[in-house]
Amino acid sequence: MRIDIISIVPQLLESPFQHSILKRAREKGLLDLHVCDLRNFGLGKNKQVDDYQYGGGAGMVMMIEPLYEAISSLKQKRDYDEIIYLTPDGERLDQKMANALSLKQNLMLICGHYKGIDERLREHVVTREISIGDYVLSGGELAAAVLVDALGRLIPGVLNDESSALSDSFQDGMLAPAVYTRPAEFLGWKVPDILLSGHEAKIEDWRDKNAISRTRRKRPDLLKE
Ligand code: 6GU
Repeated sequence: MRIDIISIVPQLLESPFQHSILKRAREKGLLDLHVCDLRNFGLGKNKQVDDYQYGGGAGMVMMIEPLYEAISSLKQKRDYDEIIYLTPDGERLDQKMANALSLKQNLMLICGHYKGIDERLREHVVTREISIGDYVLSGGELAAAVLVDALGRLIPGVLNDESSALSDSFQDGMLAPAVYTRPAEFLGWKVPDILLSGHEAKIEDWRDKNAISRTRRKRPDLLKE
């Protein structure tokens, strides 16, 4: 999968993809990530990318021309499955959406700033609008990083143990069960006996029940769905 991210703060997108699973995904050639600095498409000698909003009011708006030029230059080189605008008023990201997007070939992500981007881009160019939750971030970069992380780890071949993504929380509409590692007892706090029993069927059963009870306790809304 190739992902192009258009941003006015490319520095914000450096570290998140240079470690751990995403680093390995890139090294394996499964995730090809590129950050496009919108400033390169800015207007005039100041490389302007934002302007006052028509109708007045506080806050700048990201201009249509630099973004249109940046998007067009990328579109000339390949076809994009989706041109995604990260915005708090978009469709809320969830595991189902991440699963679907992880199967795409080429994605373009647009990070907004200030009051957002000129509405005409949303009407005519953007194909999808995604939010990562009901709160406002100061820019779309951290949201883009969250999205790339959520779907990058789902790209076939990225996780060593393929089954481990399947047992994640939310993958079956439920939270994942509790996990433990050595020692079997610490300060008198014990690991459930069943997990030490070696009895696979019983362990499976314990995990199912644990997942259901913790979902009921922490996220009853998931069970209603
Ligand atoms: Cl995608 N962008 C911004 N700026 N804030 C957000 C968001 C996105 N998702 C939740 N809050």
